[in-house]
Amino acid sequence: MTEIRNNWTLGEVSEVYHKPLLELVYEAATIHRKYHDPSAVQISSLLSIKTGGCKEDCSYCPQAARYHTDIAVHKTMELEDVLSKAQAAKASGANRMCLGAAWREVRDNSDFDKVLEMVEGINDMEMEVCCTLGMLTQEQADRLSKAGVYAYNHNIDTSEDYYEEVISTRTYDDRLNTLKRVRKAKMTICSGGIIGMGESIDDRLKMLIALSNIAPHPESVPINTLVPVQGTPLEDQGAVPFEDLLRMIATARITMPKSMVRLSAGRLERSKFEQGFCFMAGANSIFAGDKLLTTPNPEFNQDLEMFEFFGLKPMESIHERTKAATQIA
Ligand code: SAM
Ligand code: DTB
Ligand code: SF4
Repeated sequence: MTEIRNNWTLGEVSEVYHKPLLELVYEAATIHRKYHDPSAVQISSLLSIKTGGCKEDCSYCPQAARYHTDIAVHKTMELEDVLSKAQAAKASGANRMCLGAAWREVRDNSDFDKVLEMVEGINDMEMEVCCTLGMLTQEQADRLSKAGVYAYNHNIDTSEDYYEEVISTRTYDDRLNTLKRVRKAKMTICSGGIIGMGESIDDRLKMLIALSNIAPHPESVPINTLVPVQGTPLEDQGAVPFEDLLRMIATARITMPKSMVRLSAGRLERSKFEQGFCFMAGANSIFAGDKLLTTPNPEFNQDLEMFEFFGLKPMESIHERTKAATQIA
């Protein structure tokens, strides 16, 4: 078995990343097959339960109040509406639901109580629940875990060195501290970042090193390509070459062999064959449904057709995996 490491150096990761392309993809695909069923890809549906008006200054984000984007601000959704969206996502083939809120941090108020009810309701539908709500105290992390949150998404976004270029209203350590609380509360960690914000290749690799320094590795690692949104400071960033995305996915797979590597924002710009290449190189999770949080994403049906074309199948949820394990025992 390939060694699981928490001590990758920049020199080593850079050597991996810069291998001849097919050599890199072959190595990543080989590791992928040792730890995962290569035909199973997780389908997660995203829902923005509270949109816009956020006080942070994340320069990529259309939901930051200080930027003039055309995102309409919406207060926290009602429980019934969220449950019916989850039901519809399940009917379309998703078995994991990720609830996102444009909050800097969770506050102990009635909105948080409502989120806990959403989590319980979605769990009752036997869907795996993920939340991304901003920074957490330990008590809040414990309450989310108790309500049934399986994964908490909290991205480190880029390298520690480049972080200040992107966000000034919180620190890298703030992010890492929330991740520690998530682990302590026994939720799984979903943490990754964004490529295409003007960072160097070394910044991207340092981000992978920071993630692989977390022991055990984050269970899920989303690799987003920047979706440049008009009105944000990053609106004019150019497109990321596909080769960069493919190398990033493969390097994430090699450095974090057991993690789910998620081909996240930016799929609309990639062809079916490009996405297939990413699944070959170790990606095994996507966000599906025609909207991410506020920006467009491929339709469910389009993704299901792509799955059929490549012989892929939706991965089972934690509920299904647990049931199967109980039956065997
Ligand atoms: N407010 C919470 C937070 O920041 O953790 C949760 C929601 S936030 C929108 C979730 C993640 O979406 C961010 O950490 C960032 O990685 C990603 N994201 C936001 N805007 C994006 C964009 N324009 N392109 C790609 N990814 C983006
Ligand atoms: C993640 O890493 N990517 C998702 C999810 N976690 C929450 C969000 C992508 C957001 C893209 C911009 C938008 O739709 O607002
Ligand atoms: Fe707010 Fe999250 Fe957007 Fe940053 S990424 S502005 S914290 S919603």
